[in-house]
Amino acid sequence: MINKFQTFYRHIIDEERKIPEATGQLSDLLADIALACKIISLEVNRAGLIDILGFTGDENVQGEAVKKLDVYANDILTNTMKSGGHICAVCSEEEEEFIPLEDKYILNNSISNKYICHFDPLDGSSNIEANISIGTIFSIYKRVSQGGPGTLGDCLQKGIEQVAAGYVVYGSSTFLVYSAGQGVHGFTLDPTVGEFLLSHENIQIPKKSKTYSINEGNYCKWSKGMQNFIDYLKEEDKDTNRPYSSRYVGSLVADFHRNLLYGGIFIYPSDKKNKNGKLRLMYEANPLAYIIEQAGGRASTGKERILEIEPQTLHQRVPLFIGSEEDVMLAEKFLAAEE
Ligand code: AHM
Ligand code: MG
Repeated sequence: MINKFQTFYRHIIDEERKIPEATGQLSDLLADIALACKIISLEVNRAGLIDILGFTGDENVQGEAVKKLDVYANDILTNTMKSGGHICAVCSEEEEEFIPLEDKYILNNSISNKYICHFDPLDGSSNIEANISIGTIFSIYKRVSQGGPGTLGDCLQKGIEQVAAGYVVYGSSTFLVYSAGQGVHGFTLDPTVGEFLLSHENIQIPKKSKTYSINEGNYCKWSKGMQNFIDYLKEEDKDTNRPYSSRYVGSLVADFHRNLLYGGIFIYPSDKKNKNGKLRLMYEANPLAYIIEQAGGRASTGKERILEIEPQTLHQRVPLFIGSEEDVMLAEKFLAAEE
């Protein structure tokens, strides 16, 4: 039970004050993202009322149909960050290339645009029409180049270099989760005052769970080790708390969020058709891996730690095993046994 009334901005400022060399820019950048997400939340809530649903007719770089709300969310996030002046490049799941940005002003004798932001503006967007939770995922890195607009090298850093990451779920309430390396904290949007208020401080995921989340319709395409793992979770055995329950919304942010709070393992593995699974390293896997590790969980490809993957391209895909530590380790054991 939280007994202090704290807004998101107050919380991030307090956290940044603990770091002597901090300039406050990361707090401002996070506040820009929160503002953009509040605007997206409003639009998501009104999606059934205004003529915004449906396809634009375009395809995104992944070859998937783009919905109007995705475009809207993408534009709001990009424009908010452009005007904030703290980043030298934005990388969006909806854009083929990264967008380099000029320095806007000099702050304390140093450049202001020292961060990079990657985001998936509206994850799970195929669920919009069905009123199922969708979300925004974001990830922040420090630039490695020395000034001017950001470069591809700035954008392609390992997940372990993230300085902050988070997501917003647009669900029964709008909920923001973030970490800047000092634990994972959750804020619920109070729509009457328009503020994200601290509701979940220092979230820790249970070490072992009773829930798995996977698109089991793909069973016939999985490797033997993967099939054996899911078969194992479904067997009855009181001592190991089996069978597990299955929970799959088909909206990564929603599935991840439930598992973060209650415990669980989310899996999008490689299969016969998709050698690297479906999810994107930079926009989905890395930010959620950062959060889960901060919350005491684990994230891997089934073989290696997500955060240590050297990215090759902005849109590369990666198999994802993420959630309660012991469950992810067990999955890794099953995959190792098939080799
Ligand atoms: P999106 O970013 O285009 O919305 O796609 C990612 C989504 C995830 O939210 C979800 O976990 C996954 O795709 C569901 O895929 P599938 O329908 O194959 O189970
Ligand atoms: Mg997505």
